Amino acid sequence: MSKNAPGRRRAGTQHATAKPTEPPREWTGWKWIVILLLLGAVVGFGATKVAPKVQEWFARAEPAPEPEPPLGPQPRSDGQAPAGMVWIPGGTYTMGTRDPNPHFADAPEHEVEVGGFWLDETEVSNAQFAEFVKATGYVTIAEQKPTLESIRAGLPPGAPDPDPAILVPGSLVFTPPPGPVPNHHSFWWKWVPGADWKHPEGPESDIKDRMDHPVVHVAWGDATAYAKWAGKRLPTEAEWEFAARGGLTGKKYAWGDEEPAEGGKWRCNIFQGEFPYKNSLADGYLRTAPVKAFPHNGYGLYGVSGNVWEWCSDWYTPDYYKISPRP
Ligand SMILES: [Ca+2]
Repeated sequence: MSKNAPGRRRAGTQHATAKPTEPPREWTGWKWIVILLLLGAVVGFGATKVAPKVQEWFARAEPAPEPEPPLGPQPRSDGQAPAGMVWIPGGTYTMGTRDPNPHFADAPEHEVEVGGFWLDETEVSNAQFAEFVKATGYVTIAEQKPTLESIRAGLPPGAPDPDPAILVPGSLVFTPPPGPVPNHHSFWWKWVPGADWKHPEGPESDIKDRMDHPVVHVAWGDATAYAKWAGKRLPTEAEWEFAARGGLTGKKYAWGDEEPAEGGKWRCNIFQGEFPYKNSLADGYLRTAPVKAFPHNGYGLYGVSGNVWEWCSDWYTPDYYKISPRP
C-alpha cells in the first residue's frame, strides 16, 4: 500500500497515517496487496500478470468496482516515506507484452499513464494480516461457510447444485499429483475443507513459522478490507505493473532480461522441476518464501515476481488489454 502520493489517486483510501501535527496527507495507499492465494508455486515471473488470473479462480470474491479516477500530481508534504512503503514516481509506460504465448492475457502492448503513489515494499505478510484480524475480528471468505446461493451465482445456467456436504469453509490448495498430468489446473488445485490463511495446507497446518511469509487464501474482498483498514487501497493493474517493472523499460522481467536462474542464482520463488508433480526446490522454497527472501527491484519492491499472486483493484477479463482505456 502506499501513502501519500503526488500522483493521482484512484480507489480511495486516503488518509490516515499522518501524525496529528502534520498537514493532512493522502494515503493513496494501496497495498499491493498481495494477496495471495495460493501458495505455492507460482507463477510467474513476468512482471506482468499475475493478479488477474487469481480473480478468475476465486469466484467467491466479490466483484471489483471501477477504480476511482486518479488524482493529479501533488507534492509530498515531507521527504519521509511511510513505514514499509516506497514511492513509485509514475509516468507513461508500455504495459503488457508482445510475447505470443497464449498463456498470457497481457497483450497487446499499449501505452498507459499512471500517477505517482506509495506502495508497500513487500507482499502483505501473515504478521501484518494477523494484526488486522486482531484489531477488527475480520473473518475471511475462506473461513465462512459458502451458501448455496453464492455457489449458484457462479455456475452456468442449468448446472446442477453441488452436494450440500461440500458447502463448508475451505479453499484451494496446490496439491501435486503423483505423476505427470494433462496441462490443466484442475489436476493440481484441490478444494480442501478447513484451508484458510491460518491453515494454508488445511486444518493440520499452521503459519507459526511463516509469519514473515505473504498471507495466502485471501480473496479480493478480504484484500480490500485489509487495505481499507490499513488506510490504503489495492493498486490498479496498471499501477502494479508500472511498479513491478522497477523503472526498467521493455524488459522481460522485473530485474531485466536475464532468465530467473541465469548465473546460477535464483531471482524469485517459483516452481522448478517437473510441474506439477516433482519440485526440485532449486530456489529453496516448496511453497511460499519470506517476503524479503529475494532481491528487490529498481524501486525497492520485493516479491513482484513469483512467490504468490497478488490482487489488484480492477475487473479482469482475458481480453481487457484490447479494450482498456488509453491515456
Ligand atoms: Ca520454489
